[in-house]
Amino acid sequence: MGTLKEKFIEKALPLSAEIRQFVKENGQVPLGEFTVEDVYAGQKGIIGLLTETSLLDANEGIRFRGYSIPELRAKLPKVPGGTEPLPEGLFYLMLLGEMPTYDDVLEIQENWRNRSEVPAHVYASIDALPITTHPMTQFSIGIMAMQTDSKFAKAYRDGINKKDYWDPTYEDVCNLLARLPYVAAYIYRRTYKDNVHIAPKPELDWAANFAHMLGYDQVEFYKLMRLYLTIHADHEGGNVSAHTTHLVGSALSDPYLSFAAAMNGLAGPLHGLANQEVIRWIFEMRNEIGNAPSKEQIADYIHQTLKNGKVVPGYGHAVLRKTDPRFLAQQEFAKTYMADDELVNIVWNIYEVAPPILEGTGKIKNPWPNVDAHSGALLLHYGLNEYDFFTVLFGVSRALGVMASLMWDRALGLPIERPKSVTYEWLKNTVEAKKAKA
Ligand code: CMX
Repeated sequence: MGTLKEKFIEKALPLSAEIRQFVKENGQVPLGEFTVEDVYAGQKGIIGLLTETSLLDANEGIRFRGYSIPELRAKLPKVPGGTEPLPEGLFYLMLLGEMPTYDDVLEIQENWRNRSEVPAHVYASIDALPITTHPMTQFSIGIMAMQTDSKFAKAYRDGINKKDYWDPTYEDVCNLLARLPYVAAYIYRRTYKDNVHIAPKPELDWAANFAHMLGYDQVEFYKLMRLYLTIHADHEGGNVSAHTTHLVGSALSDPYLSFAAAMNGLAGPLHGLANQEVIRWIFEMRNEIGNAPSKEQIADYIHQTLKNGKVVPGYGHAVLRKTDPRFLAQQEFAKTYMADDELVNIVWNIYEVAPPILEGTGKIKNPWPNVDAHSGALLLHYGLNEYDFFTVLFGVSRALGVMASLMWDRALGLPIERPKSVTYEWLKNTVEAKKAKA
């Protein structure tokens, strides 16, 4: 008589092999518009979500309200004399579908500045956690602690009419966006800088003030942060963090609850956490091989990673089938400001070496780098080397896209999400019935 755990694996292992064989033999059997294979494929390619803020093309990459990343870099408002777009402007574009003027951006900055005071109990909640708590866990808990302030939750309790849902949602969304950089910077300084915090400079833009509160006041770092917070903001609706926001929000959970859930998804290593994993993987490679691995040594290390049943972080994508334009935008930035950086050059060498190896496996659908392959090296160049923190930066940016989308969910009155699920037994019976009929 085994334990529950032993009994589970005794059942799960053979069933997993049986199901693999079943899908191999019957994958193409249609189930309405979809096939048996689709049920096991994580809903890839199934059109079942409405997201207005951005649209992803497998070969071309992301477009925000029709604008590609290079177009955003050219057309979104910048600080006077600046070179990188202001992410507040991207929020305006995603929310309204119109390119903002610089004055529009200044208005958002002023609005968020006035909302930026984080209630003291939020910091106290974070402080209650062990200092070793992963920054993404601290971030999620900080967001949850802010939920006590939700205008939507209060309005719902007070009996708001459903046609007005958008209004308190807007208040929550703006409060959340205004406060996130403060919470994120607090976590960074608490965890890595002896709890010594830096007063904000409210006169700065959203990204530069965030950089300042983190403790990085180089003008180039401000530029990087504006670019970083722009390009990570949105990737249409089906990625885990965007989809989670929509799914949880569809139960009329307020923006804080929805966004905290999204951040728990972003903290997964196949999604946002990949940005820390890329650097961890490179550091482990350097520990094993030496600081400046040759392309041959990098190739060997990639083979070894695959042989050990691990993923090569920063490579592959569920939708993209070419190099991610967000990778290319960061590479362009690096060529301008840090072309000789040793780590950046390792990232570029991996880019040369990895794709043919990954393609050679015959199973990886996209052998090209995604956004996470490059971002860590840029941060490290400026001394931000605590890579466990990197996903928090991604999260601050992702809020712009998913919160703009949540506004539309509320304004359009989109219904609760409830896809149909089936069992393996159901699939087997359905396939057998179809075969008998044929
Ligand atoms: N290294 C090793 N194996 C990989 C791989 C990689 N970079 N990318 C895909 N594969 C494997 C998959 O694990 C899968 O293996 P099994 O059949 O054994 O399960 C197989 O190749 C087929 O996968 P796929 O259809 O090409 O890719 P998926 O849509 O299933 O997964 C993704 C996409 C991103 C999760 C995957 O490419 C991956 O794990 N990449 C590494 C992690 C990463 O960089 N994630 C960040 C993505 C961007 C983001 O969200 O921030």
